[in-house]
Amino acid sequence: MHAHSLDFLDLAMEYDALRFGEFTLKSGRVSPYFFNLGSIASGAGMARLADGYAAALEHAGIDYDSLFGPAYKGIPLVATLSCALVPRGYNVPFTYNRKEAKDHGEGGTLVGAPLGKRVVIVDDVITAGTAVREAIDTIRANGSEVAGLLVALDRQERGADQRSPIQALADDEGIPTVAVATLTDVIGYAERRGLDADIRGSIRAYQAEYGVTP
Ligand code: OMP
Repeated sequence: MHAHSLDFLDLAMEYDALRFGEFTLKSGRVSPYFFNLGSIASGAGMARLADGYAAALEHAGIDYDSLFGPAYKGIPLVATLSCALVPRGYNVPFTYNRKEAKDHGEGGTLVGAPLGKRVVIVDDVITAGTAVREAIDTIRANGSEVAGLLVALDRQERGADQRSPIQALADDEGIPTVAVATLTDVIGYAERRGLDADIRGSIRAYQAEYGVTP
């Protein structure tokens, strides 16, 4: 496990952003664990979260020139990530969107810098890939290329076919995904930090039912 993955999971536990229990996902699946990145809502927590994204992005070595944060959760993520990239030597423009178009003032749905040529999408969690699909369409509709997808957590679940949405994006469209942590990391983390055996068992059972081979 990468150091940035371990740090991120420690942070998620500290802020109660990683929870165990019974959660109905957007996809309708009932999961024994849930990540709510919205719980990391203080300056110190957000700085650590943004640094985790920055470390993962830098480590991936993707060729990109701008960042896009889809509304709503992607907005603070893209803004703080761009700040966290500065001490690493990168000054990257960022853009985000509104859910509804505005017909006065600056107008439109995009806010911030104009989209670059090669854009990295920054989002919270990917499960079935529905949220990400919308962001890809937005970028392409504006004439830019999707250079990659950066998320805090890849749940490594099967999407519409036997593949995860991330595998489908890579195979079908050549879009790489970078995750600060994956379900495999969550399972490794649960062992390493000695989390309750029932929790570990239920996550493994969930992975056996809905997971993909990474
Ligand atoms: P997909 O659109 O199916 O990929 O689901 C991703 C979205 O589900 C995220 O943007 C979240 O809004 C939400 N989600 C979480 O935040 N954390 C989880 O652990 C799981 C989900 C989810 O519903 O799948």
